[in-house]
Amino acid sequence: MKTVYVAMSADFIHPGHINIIGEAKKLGEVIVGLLTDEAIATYKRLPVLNYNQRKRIVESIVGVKIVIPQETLDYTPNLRKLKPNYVVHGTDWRSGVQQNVRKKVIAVLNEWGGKLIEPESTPNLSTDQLIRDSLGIGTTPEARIKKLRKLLELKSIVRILEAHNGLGGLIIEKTKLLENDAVREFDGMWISSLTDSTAKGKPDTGCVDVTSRMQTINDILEVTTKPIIVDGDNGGLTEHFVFTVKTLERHGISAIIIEDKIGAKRNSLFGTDVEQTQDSIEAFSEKINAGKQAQATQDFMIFARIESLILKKGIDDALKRASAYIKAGADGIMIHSKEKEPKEIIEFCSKFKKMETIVPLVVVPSTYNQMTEEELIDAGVSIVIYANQLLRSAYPAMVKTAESILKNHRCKEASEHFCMPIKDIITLIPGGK
Ligand code: SPV
Ligand code: MG
Repeated sequence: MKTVYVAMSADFIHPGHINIIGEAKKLGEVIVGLLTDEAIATYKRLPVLNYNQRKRIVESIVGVKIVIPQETLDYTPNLRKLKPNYVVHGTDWRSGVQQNVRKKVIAVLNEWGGKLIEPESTPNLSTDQLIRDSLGIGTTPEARIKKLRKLLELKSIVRILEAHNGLGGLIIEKTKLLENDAVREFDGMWISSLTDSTAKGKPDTGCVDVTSRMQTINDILEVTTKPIIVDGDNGGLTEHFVFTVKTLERHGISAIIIEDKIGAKRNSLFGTDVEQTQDSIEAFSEKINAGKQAQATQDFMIFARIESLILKKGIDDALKRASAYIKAGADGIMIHSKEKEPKEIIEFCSKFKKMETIVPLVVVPSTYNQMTEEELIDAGVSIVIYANQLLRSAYPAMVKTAESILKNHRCKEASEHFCMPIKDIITLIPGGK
């Protein structure tokens, strides 16, 4: 009996899968290489169903002999192990994201004279299209809130970018880049107090209240499906914080990060240039604990943000606080630094790794921005937040346009040099016609 290898994610089973398995069955015994959750999350997107759920479905398809895990998008390790006579895949991978994976499959099969068989793909049916359609439908608070925990479980680093309006949210939702056969995209959004207030023309001093922040959040929620982390400043009074937790949770926000400071709110990146006071370990622990007691689900997370490095209190103080905040119930720790060099962050991370209880570690590399995600992973970081880049890039572009109109007494030059075409802007958001 010949052996036939078919790889799939099988997250959205459709008749196309059944056709491929039907064709494979005609050639011999069908082995399905089912992409693991980690593989789907790393190379594609967050899977909707987990591996065991998908395995049960695929195993029950007529013609499937056995289902084994495929741990990368690359078929090579499984193919070399199994040396199948055939690999079967629809023609749709001849172009687009998977064309290099396909080339590699052909080359590896050649090593033992195996053959690639490509039945015509079922027209108008692809998982990607099904996912795009479901994006149009949107998501529910319950489904969205869980996504951050799932990402933390499956990805070596969760990549978050700041959004301060619906358009920014859409950019984060949709921007994708193909690199080494994998799709790179952002995993979720950060609702920064700095950019939310700056976009409203106000300083980052807490003068934009929770109600106004919720309006921004709602605009973003309406047009996106990815998980959201909210910058909660210091959470306010403990008796108010519990209401903020409930409000965010009800809206499907996955996490809030609160910082251990008290008194007049000043942005951390001012460091010691302005007066900033750190909260006591006891009072801040109590706030974390009250927040954890207030949430209605197991899904919502409260991250404690430690300002010891910002306030020049040293790494030992930061570690002592991390340990206390974790004991108080913090689901994660954010360590902040405004140094240009990552030395203190790296030292904190290496000592944090050795702590008794480990929770996800979050960093915001706005100043030590030379650090790559790979280096952050090595340091033990679980979430990287790019906290302000969309606003910081939009602002100079807008100023340039305004100056060009003043300079030229007309908008022709600005239109030609700095603006997207009118046709593109009116159709930028589908559904406007
Ligand atoms: C924000 O984005 O509002 C933050 C991060 O809190 S920072 O501005 O670096 O303090
Ligand atoms: Mg902030």
